[in-house]
Amino acid sequence: MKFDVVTIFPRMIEAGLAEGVVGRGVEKGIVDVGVHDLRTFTTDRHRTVDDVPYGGGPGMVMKVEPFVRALETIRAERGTPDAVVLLSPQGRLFDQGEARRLSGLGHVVLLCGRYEGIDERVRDLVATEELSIGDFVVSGGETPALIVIDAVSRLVPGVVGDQESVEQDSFSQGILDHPHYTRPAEFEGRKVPDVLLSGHHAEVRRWRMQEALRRTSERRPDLIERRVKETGNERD
Ligand code: 4FV
Repeated sequence: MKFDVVTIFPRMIEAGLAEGVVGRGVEKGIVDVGVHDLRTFTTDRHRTVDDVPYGGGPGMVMKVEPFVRALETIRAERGTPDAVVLLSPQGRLFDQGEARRLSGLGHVVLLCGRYEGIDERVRDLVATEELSIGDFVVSGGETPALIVIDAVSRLVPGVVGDQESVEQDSFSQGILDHPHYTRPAEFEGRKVPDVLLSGHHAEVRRWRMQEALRRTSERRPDLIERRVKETGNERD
């Protein structure tokens, strides 16, 4: 899986890729992440990437030209990407389904914004799609980009040691995960459920599905409705 990230804070991305599962995926060469400093693609001696908004108003807007040049260079050096994703609150909501879709692509470019926003012509001329990590505002697209790289990389075979654990992840079946316990069997008077100590694998599986469905219906009934709709459609 190949990613290219365009950002004015390349060290934020490098730091976010240095540890853990994704870090190992990069070390193993399964995940290949190119990080590109947007200022490299400016032409003025102040390496300007932003400017005042037409029509007035607070803050600054990111200029279109550096993003266009960045993509030209990425295409020339890394090949034509399968998707160019702009991270912004105006995008389609990123979820496990989107992560699965992107993990099926070979090469994804991620565009990170800062300031008030990005010149609209980046959407028209550079991005092929727009994704949001949620209905809240963060100070830049770098953290959203790292979230996308992490969620997608986990779905690439070989990145997560035990593929089974990926299949059992929350949302992999569209519902929340079941409770997890480990030693000690009792802590401050709180016991681990007996079924988990029973060794009866079928009963353990049944308890875990029951708990996952109970939690989901209590905390995220919207996921149950979506699952019913999806499986309903499957049956038709
Ligand atoms: C965001 C989100 C997000 C908006 C202005 C960066 C900020 C600033 N990106 N999902 N939510 N971006 O809040 O993706 O440039």
